Amino acid sequence: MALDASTRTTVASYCALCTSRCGAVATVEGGRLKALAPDPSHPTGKALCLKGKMAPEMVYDPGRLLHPVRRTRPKGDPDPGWERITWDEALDLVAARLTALAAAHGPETVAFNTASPSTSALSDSRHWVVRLRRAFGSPNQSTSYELCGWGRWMANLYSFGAALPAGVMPDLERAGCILLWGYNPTVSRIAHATATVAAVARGAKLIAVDPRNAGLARRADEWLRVRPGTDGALALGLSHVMIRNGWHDAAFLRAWTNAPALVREDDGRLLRAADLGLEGDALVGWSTALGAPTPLRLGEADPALALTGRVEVPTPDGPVPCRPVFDLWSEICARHDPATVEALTDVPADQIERTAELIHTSRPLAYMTWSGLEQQSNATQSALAIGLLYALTGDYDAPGGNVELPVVPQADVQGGEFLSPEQRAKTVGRETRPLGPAAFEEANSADIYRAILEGEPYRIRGLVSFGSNLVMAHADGDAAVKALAALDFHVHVDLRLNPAAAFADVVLPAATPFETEGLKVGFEISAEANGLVQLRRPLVEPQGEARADAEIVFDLARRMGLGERFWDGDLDAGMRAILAPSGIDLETLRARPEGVRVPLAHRPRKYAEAGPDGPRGFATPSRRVELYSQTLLDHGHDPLPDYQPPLVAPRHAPRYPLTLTCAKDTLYCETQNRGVPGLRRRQPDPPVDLHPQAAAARGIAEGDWVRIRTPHGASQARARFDRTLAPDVVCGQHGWWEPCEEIGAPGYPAVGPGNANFNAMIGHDAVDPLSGSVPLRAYVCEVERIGPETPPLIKR
Ligand SMILES: Nc1nc2c(c(=O)[nH]1)N[C@H]1C(S)=C(S)[C@@H](COP(=O)(O)OP(=O)(O)OC[C@H]3O[C@@H](n4cnc5c(=O)[nH]c(N)nc54)[C@H](O)[C@@H]3O)O[C@H]1N2
Ligand SMILES: Nc1nc2c(c(=O)[nH]1)N[C@H]1C(S)=C(S)[C@@H](COP(=O)(O)OP(=O)(O)OC[C@H]3O[C@@H](n4cnc5c(=O)[nH]c(N)nc54)[C@H](O)[C@@H]3O)O[C@H]1N2
Ligand code: SF4
Ligand SMILES: [Mo]
Repeated sequence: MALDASTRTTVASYCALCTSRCGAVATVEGGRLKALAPDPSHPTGKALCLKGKMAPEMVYDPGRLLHPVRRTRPKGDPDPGWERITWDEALDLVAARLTALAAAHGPETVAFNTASPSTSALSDSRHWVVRLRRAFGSPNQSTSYELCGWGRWMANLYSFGAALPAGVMPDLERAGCILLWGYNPTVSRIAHATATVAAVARGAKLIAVDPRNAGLARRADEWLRVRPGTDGALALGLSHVMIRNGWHDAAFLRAWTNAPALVREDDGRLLRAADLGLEGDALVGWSTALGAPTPLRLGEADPALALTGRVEVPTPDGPVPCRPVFDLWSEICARHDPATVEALTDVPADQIERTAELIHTSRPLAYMTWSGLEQQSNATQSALAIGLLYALTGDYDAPGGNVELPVVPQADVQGGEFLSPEQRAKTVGRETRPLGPAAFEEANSADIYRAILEGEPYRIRGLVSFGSNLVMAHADGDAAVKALAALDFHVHVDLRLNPAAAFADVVLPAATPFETEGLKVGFEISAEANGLVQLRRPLVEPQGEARADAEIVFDLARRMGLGERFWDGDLDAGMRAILAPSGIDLETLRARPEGVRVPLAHRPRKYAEAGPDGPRGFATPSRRVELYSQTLLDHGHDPLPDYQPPLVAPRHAPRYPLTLTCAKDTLYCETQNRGVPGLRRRQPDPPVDLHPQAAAARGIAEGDWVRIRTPHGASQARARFDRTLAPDVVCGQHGWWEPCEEIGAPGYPAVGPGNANFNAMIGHDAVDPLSGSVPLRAYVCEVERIGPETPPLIKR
């Protein structure tokens, strides 16, 4: 696009700042970005949030890093002594240092991380960073999966063989009932919020499970004010009411899940045909018609298959007592009757009954979960328990349920072929949590710190960061600081010098998405949206010497001798490779900034379609939804998700009587944007929400500065009253470090005295045993008054 300095143009675009990727129209005048406005013709363009509207302030932000810099003083020195260097110097230095580390110690000793694509424009380039990592030979990637992706993407891979609910999205357009569980799209994904509002307007029912009455919870037919961290019990309670009333889809359960499969009481394993002396490893059910065991056949919903009861199964080794999976699961649910669950979760028993009935009567059910459930010491169990509740509805991939959306075919360019299985197996954390994120090449931050500081299981010496903020977005900032300071070499690519970049050897300036091209194949929220392929055009020239992350990856690859795996540094060739299966060419997309629409329609219940060997089924070992997971059992975990209370709770720590959780802010993405005047003006201070009763008991007035203390640390914030919270629940906000000098708003140290870093108060000591998920959403604290005046703070 020609950037004519004198004219005013509007360009079809989209905002890439967060997971919503809102369709937008940009106004450019005299080569400057003037405005971003919603584009109602775009499937995600009904509205923009304030961050999107502040795009020009972000592009022309004086706090941006505009040139490559190298440190000249030791790590940990308050002044890194940044020295400006050229791109050639910077990239050659980075390439040389990384290559040397790989040669001397092995490529696994260099970890890669990126900002989450849900909270940044890394969605444009994360696949290229992953390709670079694999071409380089490292199995260690950190994308905050233990805090953000585990519950939505990975936990249900063990039961459904699919990334439910994030990859098997709620079909909001056709849902009869929408369940938002620990998810507040009004703040976090505007396109989902507008679609939910439209669904409610056409009559869909809405249920919200959230400790706060925030966002769409205010419009919900049922708002369940759950005690933080007790969601798993609530899921079991709702399941119990559904099972007790016969509101479950028994045909789906018999045909497509392992509900009818018999479990041996002697060893807890699933009974197999071979146990009966028959051939094969088919699961076995009990036929009440035959009064005998019978191998299960996928897709057959024989009503005679027992779902309940206990049977003595004759085998060549003698009778084996067995029970169907459904019976075992029902028993766990029955232990979680509404009265018991009320005591655990604070959700009234009659509301649990009502909500289960609402789910049943207003099906199909579409659900979405996110942060509220991810950041928990029982994250796996909660995610699985909600998945199992969902299985009861039989709405998986049904119109109006959670659907595997049709996609425009595209090539996977993440370079899986470059990494050998032996190298993959070296992801740190795999030795302690073999089923956790490390099984998917994602290294938890705590495992990276351990590898850096203790050399366990081997020493990590290098770090390549495209965005991200390990010091503040993850728990235990002190550990992050120690680990980052101990690295041999660290390169960080960012828009600004954030508290993690402060420890880097080299920092490279990234361009904003408004200055770069971005290819998006599918906008995810519906079949129609998924059919849109758009190449976001650069709206203006990058400020200073900033460059697109993707260009940096390609350039670096070439300099590290990996050019062959990167189309000799030709990014266009890489994008063409992605697009090849779609039949859409890059030139067409460049000429049509509004994108190309491929008509797509959802094919329901694809699991029932014929495959080479009977029905396709699910991508699990048994091709059934594995309510009972032999894989989890084999690794010493509960095969069915029983409820475990949060590992850190006030009853463990009497000096900390309040339960601490947190939530994101509509104005800010994670640890970003506090330097944007148009945003900071609206929320200048780090807030903490508490019930007026809790405040009164501590002599705290609204607007007072308070100190929040936990067994792990302390942090400061400004009291805000929220009457919708339980009186003993406190909700903070992470991400406060950056000053906004234009409006005189201060910055805060990332760690130590005077910090406003929520995550400095959370430890890595009590985490989810399966995934390592950290309880940022269910911890304990006490809050004490500092006073009305802003405490002494430091300036940048
Ligand atoms: N404006 C904005 N948008 C964003 C982001 C951002 O930082 N700012 N970040 C992006 C990213 S990376 C992500 S992961 C998504 C996340 O998007 P969301 O998951 O919607 O994020 P939150 O608002 O933090 O959390 C959702 C809700 O969980 C509730 N909650 C807290 N504790 C619990 C609990 O124990 N149980 C239950 N059931 N609920 C609980 C909170 O009160 C909150 O309303 O948003 C993306 N979009
Ligand atoms: N207490 C608490 N902690 C949380 C959460 C929470 O809800 N509560 N949420 C967690 C979640 S869900 C997530 S995903 C993580 C997120 O953690 P991170 O992914 O580390 O996100 P940020 O902290 O926002 O750091 C993003 C950094 O990337 C830079 N950046 C932004 N855009 C770009 C870009 O296009 N290119 C480059 N190179 N850099 C860019 C920003 O300037 C910023 O410095 O935080 C987690 N931490
Ligand atoms: S919700 Fe806001 S920040 Fe996210 S893509 Fe839309 S306009 Fe951009
Ligand atoms: Mo996230």
